[in-house]
Amino acid sequence: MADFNEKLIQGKERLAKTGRSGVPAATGKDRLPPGQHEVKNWPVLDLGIQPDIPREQWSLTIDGLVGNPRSFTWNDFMALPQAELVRDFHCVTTWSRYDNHWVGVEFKTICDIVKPAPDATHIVCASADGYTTNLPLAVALDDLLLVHSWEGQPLTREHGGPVRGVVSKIYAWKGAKWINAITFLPVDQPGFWEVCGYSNTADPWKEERYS
Ligand SMILES: Nc1nc2c(c(=O)[nH]1)N[C@H]1C(S)=C(S)[C@@H](COP(=O)(O)O)O[C@H]1N2
Ligand SMILES: [Mo]
Repeated sequence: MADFNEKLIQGKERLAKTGRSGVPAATGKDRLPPGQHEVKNWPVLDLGIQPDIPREQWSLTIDGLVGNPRSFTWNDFMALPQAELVRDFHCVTTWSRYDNHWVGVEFKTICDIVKPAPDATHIVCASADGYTTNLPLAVALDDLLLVHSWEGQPLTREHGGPVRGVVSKIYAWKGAKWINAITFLPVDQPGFWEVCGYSNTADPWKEERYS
């Protein structure tokens, strides 16, 4: 029994040190981008509208420069391969929230299905509240996850449920809440905040807050 407990503790310590990925989590200042502070809660930011979208009415339309344009219903979306990822979240208003447990579909999974045309270089994500945000295709392939669950619970309406985008390597405004469309483009087309003076590239490690 003592031996068993010892093994359990060792396992837990290993997990605490490495996280799920097996890669040691950065700690302290290495983990916190400049000018940010850590929060334990999860603040809500929006444009004053929180669309109420029942799952059975939600859909995600993929259009623009793709070989196989598609619209996914909730059931279609849930039938796709699901990823469970633990990621930090950095808001440009200076708060960061560590170790968010997301469940959803990786953008690259969507790409495999819709088959981007060779001249597609950027995407624009659009939302039910009229919000848009743009990303280079390469960044989206690396970092964009379309999530429906947070900390083991369905994503709430205030946080963009039923499905939203999340990114972890760039500021969180690049993750569209209440996402309903992704358009593939041959050019970069700045979104809502990018037009309103936020940085186009949004790298928190370089403090790319404003343009
Ligand atoms: N549709 C939509 N998505 C959005 C926004 C928004 O106003 N509308 N705000 C963005 C900003 S500025 C941030 S910081 C995050 C906030 O997500 P949260 O409210 O879940 O913390 O969502 C981003 N995605
Ligand atoms: Mo934000």
